[in-house]
Amino acid sequence: MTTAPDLTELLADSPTNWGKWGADDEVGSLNYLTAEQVLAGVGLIKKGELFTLQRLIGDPNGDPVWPGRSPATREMIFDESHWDEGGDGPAFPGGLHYADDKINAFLQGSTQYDALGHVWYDGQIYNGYDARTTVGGLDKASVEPIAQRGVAGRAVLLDMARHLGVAHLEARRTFDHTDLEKCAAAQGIEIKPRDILLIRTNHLDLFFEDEAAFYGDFCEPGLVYSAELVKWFQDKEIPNLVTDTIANEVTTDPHSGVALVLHNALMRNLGIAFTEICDLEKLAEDCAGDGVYEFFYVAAPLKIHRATGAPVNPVVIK
Ligand code: UVW
Repeated sequence: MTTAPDLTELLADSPTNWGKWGADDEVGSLNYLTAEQVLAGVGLIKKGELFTLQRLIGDPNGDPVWPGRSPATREMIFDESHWDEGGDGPAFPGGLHYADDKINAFLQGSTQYDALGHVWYDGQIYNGYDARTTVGGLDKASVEPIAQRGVAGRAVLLDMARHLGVAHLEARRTFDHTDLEKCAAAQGIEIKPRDILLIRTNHLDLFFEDEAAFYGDFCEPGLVYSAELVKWFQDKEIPNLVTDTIANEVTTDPHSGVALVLHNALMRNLGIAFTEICDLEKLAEDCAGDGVYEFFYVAAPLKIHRATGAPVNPVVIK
C-alpha cells in the first residue's frame, strides 16, 4: 500500500508570499484589494440590487459544518414566559420586559472567513510565524486583522454547476483553473487580476436532501491542487476565494491522497483569504437571468480577538 506524502514533501517547491507585504503582515493577499480595486468594484454597480451570501445560523433545515464540528445552537435566555408568576424575569421600574438569547457556535462553522493562521504544516503558519503562536488563541494571523481591515473589491461568479450542466456537483468531482477560465469564457467574462473569485457548486444541495448520506460519503467537490493551479492563483494575484462548499476545495486530493492541500498552498503559503459555506443560489439565479457575472463584493467578518475564523454575511451589489 502506498502512503500519502506529507504536506512538506508535496508542497516543497510551492511558492509563498511570505514577507511580500512585510514581516508583520497578517492579511496576505487581501493587500491586493487596494482603493483602485474597491473603486473598480463600485463601478460595476448598475441596478443597486443586493445579494446576501450568508447561510442562516440556526436554519431549521440544517446547518452544514465540517465533520466533527457541531451546528450552532441558539438558547433563549429571557422571553415573556420568564415574567409568568414565579418566573425569574428581572423587575425594572416601569415594567420593562425583554427578549434575550445567545448562540454557541464554532467560529469555523456556518458562513465564515478563515484566519490565515487557521491551518499549517511544518511548524509555521502564514508569513512564517511560528505555529506555537496559535496556542490558546492566534497571536499572529488570526481573523482579527482581516476583520479590522474589511474586504471589498471587484468580484466574479464562476457558476461551475451551471457551466457543467448539472444541478449540483457530486462528491469528489474536481476542477482546476483551466476549468474556471472555460467557465468564465462561457459566461462571457474574463477573470481579471485581483478579482475576488466566487465559485458555485451547489454541492450542499445534497446536505439538505439527505444529511446522513452527505456525511456518510464525505468528500466535497472542488478545486484540486497542481503546481500550475497555484501559479495561476499567484500570477492572477487572487485576494479571496469564496465558495458554497465547507472547505473551498476537494476534501482529499485524488492524486496525492492528502487532505486540504489548497488550504495550505493557497491560504498558508500565498495568504489567500478563504470564505466558506456561502449561499450563492439567489446570486447565481440573477446572474443567469441578466448575464452579468461581475459585481461589487463587500464583507466584514466579525471582529473576534485571536480567533481562527469569524462568521460573516458577505454582500454582493450589482
Ligand atoms: C478545516 O478547518 C478542517 O476546514 P475548514 O477551513 O473548511 O473549516
